Amino acid sequence: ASSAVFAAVDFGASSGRVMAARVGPGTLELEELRRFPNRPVRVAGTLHWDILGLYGNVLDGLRAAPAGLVSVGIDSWAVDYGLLDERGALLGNPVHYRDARTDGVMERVRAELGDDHLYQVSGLQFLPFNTVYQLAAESADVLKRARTLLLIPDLVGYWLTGRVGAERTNASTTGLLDARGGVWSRALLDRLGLPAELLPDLREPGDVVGTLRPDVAEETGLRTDLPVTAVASHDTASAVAAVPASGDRFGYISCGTWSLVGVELPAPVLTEASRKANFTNEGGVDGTVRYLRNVMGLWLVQECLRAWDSPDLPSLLAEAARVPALRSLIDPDDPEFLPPGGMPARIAAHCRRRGMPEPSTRAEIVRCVLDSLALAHRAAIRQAAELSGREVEAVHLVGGGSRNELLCQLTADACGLPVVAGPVEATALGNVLVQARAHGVVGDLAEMRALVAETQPLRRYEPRGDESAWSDAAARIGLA
Ligand code: ADP
Ligand code: LRH
Repeated sequence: ASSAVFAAVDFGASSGRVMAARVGPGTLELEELRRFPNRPVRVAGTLHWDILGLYGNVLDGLRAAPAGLVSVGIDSWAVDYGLLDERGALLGNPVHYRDARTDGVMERVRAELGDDHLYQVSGLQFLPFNTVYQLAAESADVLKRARTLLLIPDLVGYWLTGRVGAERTNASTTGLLDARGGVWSRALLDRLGLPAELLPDLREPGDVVGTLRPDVAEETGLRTDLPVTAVASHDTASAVAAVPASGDRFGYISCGTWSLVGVELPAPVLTEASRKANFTNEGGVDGTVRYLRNVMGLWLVQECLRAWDSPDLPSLLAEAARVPALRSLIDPDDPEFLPPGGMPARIAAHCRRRGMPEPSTRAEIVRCVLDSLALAHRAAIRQAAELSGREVEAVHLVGGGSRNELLCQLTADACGLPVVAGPVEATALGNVLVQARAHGVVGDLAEMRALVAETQPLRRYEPRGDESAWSDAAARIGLA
């Protein structure tokens, strides 16, 4: 078999990108066609996606695609959506999950429906921004006019092809999909007073969404019969598909704006212990379960950099490496860190409240965040293994965070396990590999992962030093 070219559209929180990849036996080469900011915009007090600006960038990126493109796939972060009216027009700009409209809503829905019921149905961790709570925060007027809900990659796929649908891995993050039955939960929709017709039919990663609309083909210079292929459209599901592991004794950290930390399983874990530890059962490719917990991730660093007018990250990390370890610690998953703005001051206040020494220099603040993230990685890897019974022999750390050598080493030290770092663009690679498989260019998931391991630069970090320093520190911030 020869190689073929696929395009990946990936909306990350730190940037959006359109990538092209050549995929074939022994070949997996990624080329960046376009990278653009993905900056939410606050309008009249509400934080929105700049969805048309992003779509324009997608069209520009596709226009730059190399000849012979076989298909396009789209992924994005989870939970966010657009609503279409009866004519298929978008009802307002999608709202960003970090907007305050969901404040207090999750608590209300949980009190009404019960944690046990919600978890037994969806198997989803309780995060205030899950689609189910965002819908509960929508105005009655908007919901009355809405006919179709499309998650962001499905919305962009609709604009490119005119076809609606709900890709399964991303649908699994809404809180409305039945984790065992694999269908939209009629019972939950009824209890929430939402019409079942709002949610379109499910599609699987690898299904063809449709071919380009003629106007899109004309605008991008691509052929009208070019297929858009559904990928694992939840960015984390794509990233996990591209983890360069062999066998099943591995943990993973998809490390970018968030750290998504867990293991891959054949079936969900819906026990009470799992619910109390707030572990999620999200859908992966081939019916796998991504059993994981959200850790606040490099968002904490991104927001500090924004507050400091964007100093150079690599030099700041070099300075942070020289700051003494485990002095100031935060619980990175405190919900107070979710919204944007004023991050350095919030970190200092958090330390003060918890009787920790306050970090004062930029390097001290970054070190405090990275030590704390390493501790949270450790807690989540250990709990994932314990709650699922899956043995973890090594941790794969993928995404932009794999470029952060200090964080990789600290994570290895804290977990007491080797960390294999890379690839950086795991999400885009998982996106194109699912397309390549659908179009007959690669084999099963194991073969996809072997191709990543064979072709992408990876770096291994062995755990160093005394593990007890990490268990003491974990106890100090109340992490397992
Ligand atoms: P997302 O998909 O959420 O946008 P990425 O996987 O692209 O996130 O990761 C972005 C993160 O990668 C940045 O927030 C930054 O912390 C980290 N990163 C990017 N470049 C570097 C670098 N040169 N050195 C260290 N870390 C980096
Ligand atoms: C990572 C991610 C994560 C979700 C969050 C909203 O980009 O998709 O898996 O929990 O964003």
